[in-house]
Amino acid sequence: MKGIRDPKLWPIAEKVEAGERLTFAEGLILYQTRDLTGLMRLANRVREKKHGHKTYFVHSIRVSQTNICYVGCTFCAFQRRFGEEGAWDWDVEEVVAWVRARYQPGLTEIHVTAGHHPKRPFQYYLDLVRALKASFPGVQVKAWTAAEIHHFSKIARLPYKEVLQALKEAGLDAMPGGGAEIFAERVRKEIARAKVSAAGWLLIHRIAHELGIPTNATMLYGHIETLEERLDHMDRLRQLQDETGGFMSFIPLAFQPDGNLLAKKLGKREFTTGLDDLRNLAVARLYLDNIPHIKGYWATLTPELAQVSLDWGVTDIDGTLIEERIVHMAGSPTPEGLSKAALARIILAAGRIPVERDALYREVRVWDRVEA
Ligand code: V47
Repeated sequence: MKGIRDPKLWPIAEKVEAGERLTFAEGLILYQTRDLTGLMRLANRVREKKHGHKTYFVHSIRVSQTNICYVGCTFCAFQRRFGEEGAWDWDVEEVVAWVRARYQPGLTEIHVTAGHHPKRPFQYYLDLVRALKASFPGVQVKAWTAAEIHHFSKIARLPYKEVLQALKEAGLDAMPGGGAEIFAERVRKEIARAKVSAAGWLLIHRIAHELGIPTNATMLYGHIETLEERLDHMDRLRQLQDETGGFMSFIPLAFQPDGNLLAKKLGKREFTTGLDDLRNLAVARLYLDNIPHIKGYWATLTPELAQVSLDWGVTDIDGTLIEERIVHMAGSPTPEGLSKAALARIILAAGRIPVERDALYREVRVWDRVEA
C-alpha cells in the first residue's frame, strides 16, 4: 500500500489487504509505530472496505433514572450517595415525564444507563422499560450496561439469563456497552473494584447475544492501563464476537478528569491527547476485524476530533446525545447535545456520507445535503 513508511507496517498492510487477522504482537506494533499517517491509511482502508464512505449516527436521548450508586468506581463523577447533594432517584412516571419534556419527533433511541441503586426492586426496571415502550411507540430502548444487569441479578436473585429474558419480554431492544472499563484484573482492582468482573461482563453479553439482544462494547482508556492491557481488552471482545456475532460497535471512551478520585490520585489533569485518541481508534479498527463499527464518541473526543476520526477507522459518531451526563459531569467540555443537522454537516464536510440509523443500525435516512 502506498504511503506507508514504517517497514514494520508492511507485512501488516499485506494482511489488511488480504483480510487476514492481526496478532497481538502486530497490534502492539500499531500502538508503537511513529508512522501515524501509515496507520491512518491502514485503518481507513478497512473502514472503506467495510462501509465505503457511510458514517452513521442516531437520534438518541440519554436517560439516567438515578445517580445513586454503591459501587464507587474511582473514575466516576456521576455517582452520589443517598441524601447527598445532587442525587436523584426517579419513579417510572418521573422518567417518562422527563423524556416527554425533551421528546423530539424522529427520536429513535432511548439510551438508559445509571447508578446501581441498592433499594429499587427488579420489577421497577421491567415497569420502566414497559412504560417507555408504551409512552413512545416506535422508539427503541437501549438500556442498562452489563454492570447493571449484574446488579439486577443480585437484587432479584435470578440468573443473568432470566434477568435478560424478562427485560427482553418487557421490550428491551439492545444494550449499551458500558461497564467494560478495562478487563485486566490489575486495572479493574484499582478503578472498579466492586463492579461486575471482566468474566461476568463478557458472560452477560454472551447470554444477551444468545437471546437475540444486540449489544455494544466500550473501553475506558487513558488512565493507568498499559497498551498491552488495551489490546488484551480488545482481544477478549474479538474472541467473544467470533462466537456470538452480537456486538454492533466498539466505543473507546477517553478518560475525563473532573470530579473523580482517580484523576485526583494520579495528580494530573491532562490525559489523552488528540493523536492518542486517533491512534487508539485506528488500532481498534484494525484489531477488531469482526466488530462492524468503531465509534468516534464526540462527547469525549470533541465534535472536531470526531470529524477527523472518520479517516482513522471510525464509521459511527453516536448521535444527538440529548442531555448526556456521565462524561459531562466528569468535565467533558463538549456541548450537551448536537442536532441531527449538525452531525450530518460534520460528516459531509469530511467527505463522507451521513446515514441516520436506529439503535440496531437499520438505516433511517441518508442525508445527502443539509440546509444552511
Ligand atoms: O462504563 C464514566 C464511562 C461508561 C467516565 O453503547 C467515563 O453506544 C470517561 O455505557 N471519563 C458508561 N468515561 C457509558 C456507556 C456508553 C457510552 C457511549 C456509548 C455507549 C453505547 C455506551 O461511561 C462507563 C465508563 O466507562 N465513564 N466516567 C469518565 N470520567
